[in-house]
Amino acid sequence: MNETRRAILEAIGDGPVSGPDLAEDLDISRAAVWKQIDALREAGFEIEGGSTGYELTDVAAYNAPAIEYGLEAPFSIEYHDAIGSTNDRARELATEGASDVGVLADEQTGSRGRLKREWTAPSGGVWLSIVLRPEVAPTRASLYTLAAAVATTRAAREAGVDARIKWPNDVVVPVDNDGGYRKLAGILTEMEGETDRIEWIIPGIGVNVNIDADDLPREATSIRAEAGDVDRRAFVQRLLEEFGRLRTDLEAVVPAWRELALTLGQRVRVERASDELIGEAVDVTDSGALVVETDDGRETVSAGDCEHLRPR
Ligand code: BT5
Repeated sequence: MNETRRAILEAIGDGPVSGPDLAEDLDISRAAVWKQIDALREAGFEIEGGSTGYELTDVAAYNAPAIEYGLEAPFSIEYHDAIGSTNDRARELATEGASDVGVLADEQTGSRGRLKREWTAPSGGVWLSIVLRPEVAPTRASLYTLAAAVATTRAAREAGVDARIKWPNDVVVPVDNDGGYRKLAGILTEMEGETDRIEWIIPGIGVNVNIDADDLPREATSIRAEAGDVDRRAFVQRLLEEFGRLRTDLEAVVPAWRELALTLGQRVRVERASDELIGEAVDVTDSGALVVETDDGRETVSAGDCEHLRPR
């Protein structure tokens, strides 16, 4: 959002301000004030123009200016009504040198899960890919995925959903006491770098928000199905604010993850590239790897697919 628009919103967010006062405070013409107010209304800001001046009364829109307004995290937003994949667009931006941008879409027509699996992303979800250029070693890269899972889980819990994390990065809602669940959100993190340096990293977060469960795969759920519709603008802001805090405090990520984990204490089957492990998930390491107590002793798995098994 341009600086003049941001300044106008800040001024009229606290009560009515007259056109002439705005013009004087911002050092622009009255016609320019009028033009900017018009553009803001066009973007979905509800601005009343009474005898005492202009006043912002509501932000009902779901688009870049609306999400950036009042966002307490240093990210800019690029919004699309529809796009192939927000991760693909974020990769383009990353290649051009962008940083701290969230690419957001209402609907994706070619979105991806991990390992080229399909991801269903109809209108009403939160499909968000965040371009980051952190100055940390690649060995810590997985902390950004875990941070995205924690931020998403916290935002969903605030929306009234009993969201938990399934290792490594699924946000799920338990359906019984035996580790059964439905998937609410998934995360696909892509990165580029060298052995000792991250060039860019993109956590791509997909959350089923205001979507009917019937429009999702069978094992999936949505915030609508669990707790009713939410204001997606507020949801994205909460998610980005939580994520923004965690990425500057990476030490806090794993403890926060452990607290929200559904997987710890479960009997699991973890499929790795070459084999599979069965045992009890007992912990995660400081880099987010899962520690499994198997019949043959403890094993640590840094990547793989994890399935919760019924207790023996
Ligand atoms: C994931 O993969 O869970 C990562 C999903 C990441 C999606 C985001 S949306 C924004 C960004 N842009 C993209 O193009 N992608 C990212 P994985 O763990 O591989 O899980 C994929 C599996 O989840 C599929 O094989 C289905 O079984 C299931 N699935 C597909 N769509 C789903 C949905 N909307 N909700 C729940 N489960 C789904």
